Amino acid sequence: MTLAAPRPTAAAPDMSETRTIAPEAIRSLAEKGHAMVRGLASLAEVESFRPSVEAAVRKHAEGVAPLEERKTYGKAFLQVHNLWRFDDQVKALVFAPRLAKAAADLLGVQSVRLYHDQALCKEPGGGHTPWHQDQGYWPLDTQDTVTMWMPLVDIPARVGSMTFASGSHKQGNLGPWLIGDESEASFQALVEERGFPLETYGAMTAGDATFHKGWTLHRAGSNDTDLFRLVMTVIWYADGARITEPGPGQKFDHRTWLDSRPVGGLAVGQLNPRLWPPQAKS
Ligand SMILES: O=C(O)CCC(=O)C(=O)O
Repeated sequence: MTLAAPRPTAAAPDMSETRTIAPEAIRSLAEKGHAMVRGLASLAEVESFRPSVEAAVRKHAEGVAPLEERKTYGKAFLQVHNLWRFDDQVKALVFAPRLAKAAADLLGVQSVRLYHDQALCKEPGGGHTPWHQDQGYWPLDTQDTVTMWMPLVDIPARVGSMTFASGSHKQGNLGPWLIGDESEASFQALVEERGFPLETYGAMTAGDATFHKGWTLHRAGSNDTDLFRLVMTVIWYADGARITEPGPGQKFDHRTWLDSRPVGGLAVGQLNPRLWPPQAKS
């Protein structure tokens, strides 16, 4: 694959300065299940951590079959998880008080913890991302969950940001389908049947961010351009959430992101630091 060549990484940016989140964005997340925050990271900040994310995606791609041999999920994106554990540059982004406070403010909670981060790169010729609900994977007892989706490159409308089924989060778990052909067909039928309005934010500039709630139905279109649609995502949940009995599609998450901690206990493991308010450094 050809992503931009590796460059020497700059010093990790200081993203402790917080932003005021517009009341319309807070309302939009609550009412529609999604919101846009333009310019949450500056271009200089994005450029400081983009080489690390690109390098992780490039390394991951070495072990992945050619696009045409993959199934629908594999064609949607190259996916690398929890980059913060291996790269201080990315950690500065994922742990940034600015982002975690934005998540807390949007959710209307005092305090949030990290669930996990992931880089999602839709390659040139990459397929659509099927309809799905993120929270179907998460054995957590709270509805106060949110995913940030931040492109690290400018995305033209032709590639697009995600499409959201507005209001779908209010109906909770809409079906058992994990991301794939069945989720695309079944959720598409459900979207039509229930008449959820579909909304997308179209083109995005690197450093803009959309936020969507854990139960918001969403999808993304395919990529028929030469662009590597490189996106960084971070998922947070309200502090105080407890671990629920993992269902069949949640065992990987329980093991991997929640460290197999006890069902019924607080989700407060080593991989789930409280990111807002920031914890005092020891
Ligand atoms: O990047 C994509 O195509 C889909 C991302 C997504 O579904 C998510 O971040 O929840």
